[in-house]
Amino acid sequence: MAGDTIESTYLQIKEMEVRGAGRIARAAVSALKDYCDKRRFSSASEFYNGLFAAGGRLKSARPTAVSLPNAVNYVLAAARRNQSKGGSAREAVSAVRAVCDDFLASSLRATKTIGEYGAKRIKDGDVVLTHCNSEAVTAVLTTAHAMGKRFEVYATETRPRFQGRITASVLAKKGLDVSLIPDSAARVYMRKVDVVLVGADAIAANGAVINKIGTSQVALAAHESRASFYVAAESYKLSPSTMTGELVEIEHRSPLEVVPRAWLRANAKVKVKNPAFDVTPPEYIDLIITERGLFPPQGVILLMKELYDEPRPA
Ligand code: RI2
Repeated sequence: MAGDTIESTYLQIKEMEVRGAGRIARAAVSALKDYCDKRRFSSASEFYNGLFAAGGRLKSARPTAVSLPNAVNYVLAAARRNQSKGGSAREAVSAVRAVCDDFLASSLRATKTIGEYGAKRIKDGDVVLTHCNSEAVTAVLTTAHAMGKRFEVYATETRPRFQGRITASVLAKKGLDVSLIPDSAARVYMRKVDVVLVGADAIAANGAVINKIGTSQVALAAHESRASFYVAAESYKLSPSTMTGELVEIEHRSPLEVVPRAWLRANAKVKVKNPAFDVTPPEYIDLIITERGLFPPQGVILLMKELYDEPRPA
């Protein structure tokens, strides 16, 4: 195995100490960069073998957010191209390090651009509802606020891990008007909502969006009350393997995220289910906001084909 940073990053992602599809992608690539920086390699093949093993380990940390394999594959594909050209260990390390830097910078740039594109879709007086915690969504809302737009935000708590509290706290600190509501209150408040804005962990070739559990219920309520439903997501959340019909695996997490251990012991016959994500069908989505432009869900296939000319497994 490739070293401590790889293993500690793997665990941080798995245990959700590092979470959010964009953040886990950057954490994995930062760990690969650290592998380049912190070790001495006697040959290029020693470097590449360790790198490929490290990439495989990182990709296995969480199954749903395609940003993770896409980011790691971006580095590994460049490494493979480089390996085929030959060269010393030093050259190999420096080339892969540059690819890591390139991904990290472009990921941050993408979030900023999404913020700018998305902010144009928020109008003065709007009521916006968001679910979970997404950097891309935060970028849109804080950019709109910085442009002087005045609007109200509802953030759902997002059981079982309450990432909605992070969203509410971050937005309030930036001066936005934000209310935290229980997930079960989403339909009650939907009557007032103009725009629902969520992030994505993966986007399928048919435009379906895989995001935090509860998103599809929010989308249904938005559809019923004719609120716009927007998704803010970097293009590395498009899942290339769905072009050939593969499904995105939905992560099921520990029951202990839902109920305490004592309750579980006292109710041993109760099965506790904890799917971490759900699928919102394209019919309930108006727009997907990426750093490469705005797409109706049915249009993401064009972007996917442009980015992944031939289907690759995620
Ligand atoms: P950004 C998160 O997953 C949420 O589902 C969020 O909507 C999505 O990643 C995208 O987040 P988790 O890691 O990349 O909390 O926009 O399970 O930050």
